[in-house]
Amino acid sequence: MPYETVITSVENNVGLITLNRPQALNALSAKLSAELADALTEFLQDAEVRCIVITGNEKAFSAGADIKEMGPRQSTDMLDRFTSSIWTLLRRARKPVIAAVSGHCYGGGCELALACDMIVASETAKFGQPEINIGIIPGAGGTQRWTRIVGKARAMEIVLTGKPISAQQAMAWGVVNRVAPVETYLSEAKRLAAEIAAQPPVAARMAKEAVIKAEDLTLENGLDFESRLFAMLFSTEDQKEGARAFVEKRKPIWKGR
Ligand code: DAK
Repeated sequence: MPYETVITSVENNVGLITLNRPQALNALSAKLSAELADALTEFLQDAEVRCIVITGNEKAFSAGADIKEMGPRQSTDMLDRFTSSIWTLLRRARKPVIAAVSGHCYGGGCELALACDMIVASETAKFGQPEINIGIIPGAGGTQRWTRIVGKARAMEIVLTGKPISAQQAMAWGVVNRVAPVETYLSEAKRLAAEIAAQPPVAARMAKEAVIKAEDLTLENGLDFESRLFAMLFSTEDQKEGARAFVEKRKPIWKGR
């Protein structure tokens, strides 16, 4: 499907979505948000796609919501936007999603990266929540996700000062999985995605689901949830194939069932 503000492609079972509004530093306009949601939906439904990468360009992953569009909106408009599908789609996505981030990654753009499962950053990436500078606060998960990832004190500083942190700082705080030179961060992200896409799909889906649940459940309930998913995998052909291939000293051939 042709889009105007995102570009999509599929290679090695990895679906790549590139945000493409470079003139506005990939600000999340209504159009871009809608097209990103459509592209995500398409990839989530496409059996060939087993892992998704969302990226921008070297200068900007995304500078956040489009302030020019958002400025005149009223409270009720914004309330309706909470159900806006990119955020819901990412929260419920059963396939792993990786953000490949370079340059500015602010506001809603930063929340988009944090809503992904992993982040590969370039050395020039900067992560921040500057909403306070324009009289608002993060509205798409920033206060909640930063606090869970880096703890209360650091999250407070991020959302109260509006000042960004560097890729290196993000690495030290456990926000990103790896930092690579600007020339290679995207290929690095694609390589990680291809590695994950080559894993048995049902097990990969359950692994993601179990880790996501760990953020919400008590340890007792989480362990219970994990053991059920674990047991369920013994009804898949891929589990039998995995064990057989190990014994026969060959590479397994996954069927995704
Ligand atoms: N919106 C609209 N246009 C933007 C933009 C943005 N966020 N960021 C940059 N641009 C545009 C600039 O206006 C400029 O366009 P022209 O003036 O040339 O037409 C062009 O991109 C280049 O930007 P600059 O000239 O400013 O470039 P610099 O390198 O000097 O500065 C910068 C880069 C990233 C430091 C600066 O552009 C900046 O501060 N941008 C704003 C960053 C920001 O405050 N972001 C947070 C926005 S609030 C929600 C969902 C999402 C959200 C909330 C709720 N729900 C689902 C309810 C999210 C809210 C936000 O993100």
